[in-house]
Amino acid sequence: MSRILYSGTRNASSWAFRAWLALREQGIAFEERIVDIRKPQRFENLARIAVFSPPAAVPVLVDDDVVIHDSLAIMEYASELGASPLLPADIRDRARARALLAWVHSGLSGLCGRLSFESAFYPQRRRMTAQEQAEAGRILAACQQALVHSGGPYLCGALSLADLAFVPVLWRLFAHDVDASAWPHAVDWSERLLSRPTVREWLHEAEVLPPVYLDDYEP
Ligand SMILES: N[C@@H](CCC(=O)N[C@@H](CS)C(=O)NCC(=O)O)C(=O)O
Repeated sequence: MSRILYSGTRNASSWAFRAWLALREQGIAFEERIVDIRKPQRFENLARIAVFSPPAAVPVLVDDDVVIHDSLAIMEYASELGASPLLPADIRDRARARALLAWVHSGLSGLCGRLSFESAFYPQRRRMTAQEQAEAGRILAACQQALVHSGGPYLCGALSLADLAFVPVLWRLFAHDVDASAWPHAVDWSERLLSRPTVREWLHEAEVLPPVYLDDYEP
């Protein structure tokens, strides 16, 4: 039996972070192969992934003869493979979790593209624009609403894939000094989530790497 996660550079691969988190939180054993997605070696390394995975991106989980590309598919697989699923049992709560997951997966209206995961590790980070703060506020307000509805401690009650999907988002926002004071439940939840041992493990490894500078980040 072989289960290999092709993941990405720790401070550059937010999608791999999510897949890795779901597998680790479910206690699923796997071999990890970190693909260096920094330029210029990125292209050659991803070409090797393309040989067995059509999107030529990471993460990819190869579980024996099943090739699962895309972080969301890996997260759902991890949820089902583990002893207890990382999606709520109730159909309506599960729909709420999936809606939040889908929102993150589609890039949160572009906010994540503009506040890259890489930039969250820069020693000097730019200020968020007023528009970015407003968009972040909408996200935090939605999370707070979910927390109030579920009663916490996580978005849908128990820890779910929705929480894990938000980890890299929260890391970006707080690294860019988001003003979250209007949403105290969301702040408590962020702290709870970001201090989970799995999250700390990945971030600790990311923090000691040289920053990955991108051309479109204006200080
Ligand atoms: N929708 C995909 C996105 C994966 C993705 O964009 N991965 C990045 C690294 S985090 C990558 O490998 N990009 C290579 C490329 O698009 O050329 C997922 O969720 O897995």
